[in-house]
Amino acid sequence: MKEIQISRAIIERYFANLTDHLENDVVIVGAGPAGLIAAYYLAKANIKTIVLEKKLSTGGGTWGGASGYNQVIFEETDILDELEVSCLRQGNLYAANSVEFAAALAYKAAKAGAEIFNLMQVEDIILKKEAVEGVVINGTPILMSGLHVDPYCIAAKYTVDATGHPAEVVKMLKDRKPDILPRIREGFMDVDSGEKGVVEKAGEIYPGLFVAGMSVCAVYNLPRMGPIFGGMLKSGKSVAQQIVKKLKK
Ligand code: 48F
Repeated sequence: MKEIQISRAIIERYFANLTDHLENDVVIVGAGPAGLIAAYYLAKANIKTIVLEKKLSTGGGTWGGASGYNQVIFEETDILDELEVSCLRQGNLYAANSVEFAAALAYKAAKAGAEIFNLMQVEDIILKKEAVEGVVINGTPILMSGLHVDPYCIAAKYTVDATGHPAEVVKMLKDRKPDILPRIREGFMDVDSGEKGVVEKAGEIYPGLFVAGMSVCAVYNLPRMGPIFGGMLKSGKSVAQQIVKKLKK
């Protein structure tokens, strides 16, 4: 029966992929620009990488540009060129269509070999011997419905918090270890220092746990910067490079 063939193909393929990714080199939480570009560079370096996104669509805060005007702004084009995203010069900045940008990020990360799962929400971390060793997850529909259903786990040598402004994974750690960091909250808008800090401070904040993208700003109280995205890309790329270096040691 064709109907059952279709159902079997979906179920077998999905659970084969999931089983294959119960243990990973890297788990990236959040499929926004920082998470997806990190996934792209990690997968390109043959690092086994899984991306977990709680929403139905990947791309995080990219789709709507500013206030729904679907353009995103960059100061440089090198990573955009690598993603094959077109952009137009606007003075000393570059503007790209946010829909093309969001689609390219997911496409390039998946094509490079990162396994992206949507509708999966990270609700906790696995912490053993003072190092983060993976995450505890549940299906978004289950959590949205408030059902009392136990989660399951994904292991990884390194976990990346790419959850954006709320820095959700770091908060899970701070919740039980309140002394490790000051208050998690990004600062007032300031494009120049925000774009600089989000790249410079991207890295390992606790053994096994990295931050990339806006979660860097939340953790270090750095400024937010609105719909300019070069910093997100460089931040994710930097974290990927740092992890590749550690894994190849
Ligand atoms: O918010 P998001 O796009 O973070 P980002 O990559 O980029 C920030 C920019 O979009 C923009 C900006 C530019 O200057 O300020 O805001 O740092 O993507 C974060 C993704 O993480 C998902 C969330 O749905 C979004 O797609 N996410 C958040 N919490 C969880 C999660 C969670 N607990 N489990 C899984 N996914």
